[in-house]
Amino acid sequence: MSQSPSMEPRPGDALIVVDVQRDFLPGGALAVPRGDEVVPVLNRYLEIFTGRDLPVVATRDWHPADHCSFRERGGPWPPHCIAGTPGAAFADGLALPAQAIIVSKATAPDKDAYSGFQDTDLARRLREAGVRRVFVGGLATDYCVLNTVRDALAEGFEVVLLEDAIRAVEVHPGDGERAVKEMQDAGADTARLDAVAA
Ligand code: VGL
Ligand code: ZN
Repeated sequence: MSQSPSMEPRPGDALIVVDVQRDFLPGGALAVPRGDEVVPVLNRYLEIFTGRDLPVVATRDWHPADHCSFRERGGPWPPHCIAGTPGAAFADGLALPAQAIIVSKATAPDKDAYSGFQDTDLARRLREAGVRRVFVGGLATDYCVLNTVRDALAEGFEVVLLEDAIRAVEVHPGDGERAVKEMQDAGADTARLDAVAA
């Protein structure tokens, strides 16, 4: 077994928890297979970042009831994460700190947004907090994690993809693996708890 190099978070780093919402967990309106498994792992990452006083961001899909991504409007998805409903709430047991920066996205009826950076002030808020590198985990690997990582890189942030804290929708089998490869090819590093907690 090769030893993973240390990826200990340091000043200039932030954690981004992508869309860990009830509707994306088993039993939810747009369930990601085994999506619930990211919660305890993300809680460990949350402990590490908050223990070091590093910024934590939680993005959330926050759609109006008539959102264009919903099937009734010709979109690909069942209605999910409707703003203010129980399904849009963060997953039970996700231990977000009180100071977490909450970023709501895809809030306009006629536009979808898979990235936490799209039409939000996330990049500005990270820069204002002195962030240069973001550690990203959450749901789903092949949609909102992928697009958030792409945009983070395009905005000039370094990215560490938390491989043990992501799960994929897999509309097409292999989508998750392809998304991870694409993020790595675009310049993201990958890490697991053993390296980050080291
Ligand atoms: C997402 C599908 C539709 C996600 C959001 O958070 O990955 N996927 N809306
Ligand atoms: Zn959505």
